[in-house]
Formats: sequence, structure tokens, C-alpha cells
Amino acid sequence: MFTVHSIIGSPFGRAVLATLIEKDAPYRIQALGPGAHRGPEHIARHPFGRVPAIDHDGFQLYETQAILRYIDRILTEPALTPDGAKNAARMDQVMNICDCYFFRGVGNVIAFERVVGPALMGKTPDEAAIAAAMPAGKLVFAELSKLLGEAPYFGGPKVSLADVLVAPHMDFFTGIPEWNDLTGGHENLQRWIARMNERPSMQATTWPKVSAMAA
Ligand SMILES: N[C@@H](CCC(=O)N[C@@H](CS)C(=O)NCC(=O)O)C(=O)O
Repeated sequence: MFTVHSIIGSPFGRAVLATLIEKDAPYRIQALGPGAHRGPEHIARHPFGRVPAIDHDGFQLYETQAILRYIDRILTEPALTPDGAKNAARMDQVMNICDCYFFRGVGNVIAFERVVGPALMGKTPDEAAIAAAMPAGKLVFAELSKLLGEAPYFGGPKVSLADVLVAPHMDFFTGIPEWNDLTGGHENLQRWIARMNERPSMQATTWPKVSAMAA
């Protein structure tokens, strides 16, 4: 049994849940209340005060990429790491782009201001912050589109950890006014997120579904 400590709405937390669902693994969500990720109980689990963190039969782990790779190593079917060094390297590259350039500076500004802040804190979007983040967003979307090319998934013909990590971040953007500007000319990304959103792992981990599971 995997226990996933997360905040409802966290795209990293959603990536862990989606990976567990792709593997048909048993899990439960331990949702943290407002501010609890900075409280002593969670800091003991994750000294940097972030989510997600998992507990797997007493083994504790934080950092989403490490968690996804751990799950893929211990539950080997279906494999979520591509065969072949080049496709595996593309998967790794896209996962790092997600963490270093997509979430940081783009997702945590634009998706936060448009979706997460209003939903969780009743915040009014900071339009100036969104506008300032758009050049970085356009670069990230252009690069992801280039790396995806005509392949169905970032690691090639089969879904991989890269897709499961990026999709929850990208999904926030599909319903916001910036979507067309960010994906204009990158129709392969639009097709890719539609393909990902058809997967049971994404359908089972929408914000309302995770809220209901955590209740
Ligand atoms: N590198 C971390 C990033 C996790 C992260 O930034 N999570 C966000 C939620 S999506 C968080 O915990 N935010 C709370 C905060 O920054 O106070 C990972 O991959 O797990």
C-alpha cells in the first residue's frame, strides 16, 4: 500500500497518483490541510516543506521524480521507462524541463495565478505576473513541442514517466485564456494532452476526483 501525502490540486501529487494508477497499484491519499505542509509532522517527512511525499510499507520518499522512478522500478509492468538509451534520455530530459523550467517560473506563476490561487485561496489573478511569465512559457511550450515532434509520447511510441509528470502540469493550462497563445503552432502538444486526458490515470485524478478520494 502506498500512502501519498499531498495537497489537493498539486500537479506533482497528481503525477504520483497517475503513476500508481498506470501500475494498478493500491494507494491512499493523505491530503494536507492549509499550511500543514509547513507543519512539524510534514517537515519530519519532507524537510523542504513540499508535496508530494510517499510512504510505502515504511519506506519514506519525497521528490516526485525519485518517487516515479521508484514506483517504476519496483512495479515493472507496464514499464514506464522507454526501451533504448535515446528514448530514455528524452524522457529524462523532459522530466527535468518540467521541474526546472515549466513548473518553476511558468506553472507556479501562470497556473497558480489563474487556477490554484483562486481555487484554494480565493485569490484574484495577478495579471502583471502572468504577462511577465509568458515569454518563459512560450519557450517551454515551443521546446516541449519540438521534443515531442510527431511521436505520440515524449519517450517515443509508449507512454512514459515524462508524459505522466508533464500532463498534470499542462492540464492546468488547457482551460485558461493563455492556452491558445502558448500552443499556437504547437498542435502536436494539443493532441498530446488530449491523448493523455483520455487515459484512465488522468481521468481518475482530476481535482474533483482527488478531492472526493481524499475526503
Ligand atoms: N521538486 C519537488 C517540487 C514539489 C513542489 O514544488 N510542490 C508544490 C506543490 S505542486 C509545493 O509543495 N508547494 C508548496 C510550497 O511551495 O509552499 C518535487 O518534485 O516533488
